[in-house]
Amino acid sequence: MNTPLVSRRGFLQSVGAFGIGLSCGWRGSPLLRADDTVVQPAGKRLIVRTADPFNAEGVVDKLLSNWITPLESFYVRNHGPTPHLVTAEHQLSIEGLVDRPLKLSIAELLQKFPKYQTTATLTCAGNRRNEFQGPKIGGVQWGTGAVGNAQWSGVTLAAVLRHVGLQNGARHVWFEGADIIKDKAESYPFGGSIPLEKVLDVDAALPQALLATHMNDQPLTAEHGAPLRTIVPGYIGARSVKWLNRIVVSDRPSPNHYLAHAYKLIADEKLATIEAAEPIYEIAINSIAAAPAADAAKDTGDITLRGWALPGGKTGSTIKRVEISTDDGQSWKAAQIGTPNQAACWAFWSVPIARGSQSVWVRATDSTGLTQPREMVWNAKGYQYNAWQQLKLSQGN
Ligand SMILES: Nc1nc2c(c(=O)[nH]1)N[C@H]1C(S)=C(S)[C@@H](COP(=O)(O)O)O[C@H]1N2
Ligand SMILES: [Mo]
Repeated sequence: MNTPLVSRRGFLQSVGAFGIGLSCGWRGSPLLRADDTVVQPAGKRLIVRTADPFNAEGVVDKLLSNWITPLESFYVRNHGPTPHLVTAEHQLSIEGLVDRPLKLSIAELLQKFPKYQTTATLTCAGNRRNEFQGPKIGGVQWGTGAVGNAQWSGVTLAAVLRHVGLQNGARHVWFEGADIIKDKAESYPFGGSIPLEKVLDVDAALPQALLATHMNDQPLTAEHGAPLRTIVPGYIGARSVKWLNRIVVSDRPSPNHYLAHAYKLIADEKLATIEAAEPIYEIAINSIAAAPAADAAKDTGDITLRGWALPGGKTGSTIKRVEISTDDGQSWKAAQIGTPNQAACWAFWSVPIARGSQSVWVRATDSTGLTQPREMVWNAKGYQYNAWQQLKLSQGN
């Protein structure tokens, strides 16, 4: 596991870089290429959506085979080139409205603060973008696989902030990554912020905002943010900043593009519209089903349909029920949850359906009462698609 990536301005290329064999993952031996703009992560089995920057999603069947997503199936969402940072040289700076600004190495961070591990599902706000009806939306054309569940370990952000001391007026915590995104006119690091309230919501039973160094008990790989990233359970993936090198405590939200402009639900892309809209923080409740295996037709009796359901991002929210309908939403049947069902994590479900069903709808409801809409209101950036999913079943099922 975790074979080191080629960290020199490299030449190791996978066929994925050329967009070949998209739906069957990466096959074949690495190719040599003079151009060094993309260094593919080793061992990934993903559907590549864009090679540069690298954006790739998990395959639904694979995702449903483990409640904890193995690294090889875990999606990657990059806005710029993947930095290849040296752990021993990395520094995290903590500044702003704090009593004692601090610079810490990774070793110091892990020595100074208690270790903390939590399980949380990460999902991109753009997951399911390709299901939007209406005007074509730009951006990565995600299917349903920009989601994964991992065990994250490191230290809690709350412990670090308590250590540096919060000053009056502190309301938001800004994060900045080491990747530089080149826009038309300017270059800036990826960043964002979360409300301090979220960080200090420290009921021990609930997953907390984390400065993570490990994913599934392995050091973070380069593409997932090595050597340090934030993990904000319940919030959209964009708030979990990779390659973290700077934290600023402030009285206001971050001015970084990815908080102040991107990741908002907007009807059009006029500057006034963008500026008036609130940043997205919490994950939308969602659920999807996998198509039954092709050979399900050979079995007798019912077919088992299965999928995942993800609660909305409100603190402590869990999946309350998952239902399926084979009569276009007139009647619903409850599915069984077959995995842990805990805050900030997806739950896997299954339900028998009659052979011969033509189409099935899936919807979930969480413990805060949030449920999925039948239809999704279009938004200009294609975020948070969470309408009931319709699966057309092939003949023979
Ligand atoms: N520094 C940095 N952090 C980042 C991003 C990025 O491009 N740069 N992408 C964000 C987005 S939009 C998502 S959905 C998650 C994806 O995390 P993953 O690639 O580990 O799955 O990382 C977030 N953190
Ligand atoms: Mo994302």
